[in-house]
Amino acid sequence: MSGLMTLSRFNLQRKRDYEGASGDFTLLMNHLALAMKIVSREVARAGLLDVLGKTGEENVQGEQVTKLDVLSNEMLIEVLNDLPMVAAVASEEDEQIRITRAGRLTGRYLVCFDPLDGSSNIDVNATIGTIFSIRKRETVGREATVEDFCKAGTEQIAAGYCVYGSSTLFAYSTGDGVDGFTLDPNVGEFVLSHPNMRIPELATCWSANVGNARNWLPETHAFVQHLGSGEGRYKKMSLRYIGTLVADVHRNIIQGGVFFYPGDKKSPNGKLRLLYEAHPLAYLVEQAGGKATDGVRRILDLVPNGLHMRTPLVIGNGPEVDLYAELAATRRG
Ligand code: P6P
Repeated sequence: MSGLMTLSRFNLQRKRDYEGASGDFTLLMNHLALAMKIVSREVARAGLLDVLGKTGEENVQGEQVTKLDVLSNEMLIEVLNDLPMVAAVASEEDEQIRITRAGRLTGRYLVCFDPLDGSSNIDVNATIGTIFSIRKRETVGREATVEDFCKAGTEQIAAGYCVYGSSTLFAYSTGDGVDGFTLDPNVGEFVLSHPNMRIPELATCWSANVGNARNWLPETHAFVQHLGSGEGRYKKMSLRYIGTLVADVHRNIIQGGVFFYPGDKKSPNGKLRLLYEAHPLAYLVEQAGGKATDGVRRILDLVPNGLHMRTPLVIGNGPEVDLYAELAATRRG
């Protein structure tokens, strides 16, 4: 057991690193990990139970809601509801924020999450995931408001994700690099498997829904031309697209790559949401040595105008993200 660096022991060690830390954050992270272990169990057995398929309802995004979406959302909210340090949560699945039971007045933390990203992949057994972001609110003694959540991504104090794939991997950062933990189902613990995750120097793939190419802007077409040129950095480039944002981004952190879901002629603001998708993943990719832009500005500098604001997203190796931004600037003139 002594060699087993579990998430809990890792968090405890980190708390020790921050003299005088209250332990609140460690408790919050451990509860988030608990919720993801439960989601992982439900995802693994969804095919056996009646949790596949749609509930027939639509979420705030106007997307068909699958039962696992609902279950994951309720699971995360239930776990966070009883934590005195959490004041409120914002979820991709809910139009409004939810004020928590235990921390509604005195809680310092605000948690945003996409409970089950990639839900369109549930029925085909492709990798899906959970994305979360943690902020600290400036004032306590009152209930949190939407405005408390709508701050720049640079104000996040932590972010992470859990991918439910061939194994379940939990990765997070508190601003001191990214560490990955793989769930050992026999022990029921996340065990340190990817210490200090760093995006490789070279991108090996690009990830985009080429089905949207007819709507792409000139800079996106020019970008793909560069990536496919076979020259310089692009001697060996493949196209890899899972269709689950967090899975595509995770692969690109491990293998090197750039993901883009840009603004186009049909959807100028793209499809992905800023607060609980782009902000946390941009935080993590920057911590792993990469970059993230909306094509004009650094994602972490963007301030949401609402919980569900969409943003164009280009994220991964720094040189490729910079190249996209240069091409976009050239087109704007
Ligand atoms: P498209 C999943 O529904 C999601 O929100 C992201 O996880 C993913 O990157 C994107 O949509 C895929 O969208 O239009 O390619 O199916």
